[in-house]
Amino acid sequence: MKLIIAIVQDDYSSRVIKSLTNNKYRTTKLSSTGGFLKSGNTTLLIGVEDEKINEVVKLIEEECKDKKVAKGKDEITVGGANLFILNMHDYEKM
Ligand code: 2BA
Repeated sequence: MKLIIAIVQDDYSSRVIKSLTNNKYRTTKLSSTGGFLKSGNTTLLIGVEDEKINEVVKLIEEECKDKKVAKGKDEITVGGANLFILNMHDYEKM
């Protein structure tokens, strides 16, 4: 089993959660703040079986697009979603 930590632009979080929920994946939504821009984003925790990883990544990808934002005189590209996929030692529910 794996844990996906998905940092998603706020604009896309509802759509991502809806898509995952409709496809029977469970998510936990955390409010978070990007360290660089210091603006809000959404962190999703998604526990998923190894063989479902590709499907979950695809569902997230379908809902998220990158965007360009100004930072001072510079323009930077913020990813629609940044995913960290971790091996999970164990999952238990009481
Ligand atoms: P922020 O830290 O607010 O970063 C927003 C965007 O600013 C980044 O988009 C990137 O394009 C740029 N950026 C970030 N740090 C930079 C730096 N030191 N120098 C120049 N440009 C920089 P993304 O890379 O798509 O990241 C979007 C959000 O995902 C980040 O918001 C942060 O909350 C999270 N994130 C991305 N990579 C991460 C990592 N390696 N570890 C933890 N969180 C990460």
